[in-house]
Amino acid sequence: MSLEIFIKKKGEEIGFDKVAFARADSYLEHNALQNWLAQGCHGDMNYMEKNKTKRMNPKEVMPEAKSVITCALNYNTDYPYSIDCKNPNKGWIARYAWGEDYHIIIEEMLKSLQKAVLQLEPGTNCKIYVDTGPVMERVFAKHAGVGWIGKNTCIIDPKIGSWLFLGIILTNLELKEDPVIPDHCGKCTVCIDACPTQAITQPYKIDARRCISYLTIEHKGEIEPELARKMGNNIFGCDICQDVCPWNKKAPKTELPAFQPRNGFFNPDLKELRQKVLENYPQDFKNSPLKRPKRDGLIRNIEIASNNALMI
Ligand code: B12
Ligand code: SF4
Ligand code: SF4
Repeated sequence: MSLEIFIKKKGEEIGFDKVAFARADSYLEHNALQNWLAQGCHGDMNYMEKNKTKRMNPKEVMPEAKSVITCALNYNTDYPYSIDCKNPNKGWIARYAWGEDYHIIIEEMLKSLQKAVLQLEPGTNCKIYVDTGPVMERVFAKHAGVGWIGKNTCIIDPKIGSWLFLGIILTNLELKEDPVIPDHCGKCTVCIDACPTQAITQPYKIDARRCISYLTIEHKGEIEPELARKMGNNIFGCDICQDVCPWNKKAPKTELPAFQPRNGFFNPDLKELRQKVLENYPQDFKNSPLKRPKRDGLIRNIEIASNNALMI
């Protein structure tokens, strides 16, 4: 069995939906970061600027790196889309955040894969990332053929859709790269038209400062009234540009217990959630992505959604 097949089989046994390989190179898409940062599209995500040159070149992260093992995990559970849940008195938490924090789940899975690789090839160098360091995971996912980068900037697999988490292992192993999947967006602009804040300023480009996901999760402090109004009932993250994507219409569902909604996290009543945050934060939010904006950020978001509900 070739090393490539061994790693793919192991990855699938561990539970990944897709495992594919790219060369550990600097690709054309890496350059998009330069302009994006220069235009301030990262808002106050200073970490995006800090290791800019590393982010754009995996050899700066790991000089001996030859390949990137790119892993994808489906998090789509059998629950409706936000565009079909329009009660303004109920908040929308993004699909990815209903269950356990994916960083924890995927890091463990990547560690198991790394262990299997090391058993077969002792002395191999590996570095694991799942949104935890200066690497652009989607660029490798594209070049490993996990999917294409859609106009909404998400990686889309033609069979699974875009409800995918990504994790990578940089390694000094020489692995044959997988073929790239061509862009299937064609003339479609559904995601661009559906974005309530016009955050997709042009195909394949998001100005995070306008993106509800950024505003509700990463941005600290006040949210501009014009954008706050457009947030609707979104209180943590945003799924709209993926909900409307035709490639997600028949997206398969995962049975993984870790990603099933915790009690009270699927389309919660705004008043009840506010109470829960005030009374049970942080204990009820342990290992949940919802911890990121902290108590004050969650309350700010719930208040914005409550005000938006009053205006309807
Ligand atoms: C910063 C960040 C954000 C920011 C900025 C988003 C953004 N589009 O950059 C905010 C907070 C808004 C965000 C939101 C979300 N995020 Co986020 N985020 C990241 C992070 C940390 C870095 C992304 C990055 O490098 N951005 C910089 C810009 C320059 O890159 P980009 O938008 O990806 O741009 C690419 C394209 O524009 C392309 N490109 C440029 N020009 C052209 C031209 C053509 C023709 C083509 C084809 C492509 C192309 O190249 C660029 C480089 O990849 C990654 C993890 C990581 N370390 O990679 C996760 C990550 C991208 N996020 C992820 C997720 C799940 C989300 C959300 C779905 C969460 C939610 N529901 O709220 C949303 C989705 C919003 C969206 N439509 O992208 C997943 C994406 C999985 C996937 N299937 O793609 C990642 C990979 C995390 C993970 N490990 O799973 N995120
Ligand atoms: S996540 Fe929401 S706000 Fe951000 S680009 Fe997509 S639709 Fe627009
Ligand atoms: S909605 Fe259309 S344009 Fe947007 S990512 Fe999906 S297929 Fe591409």
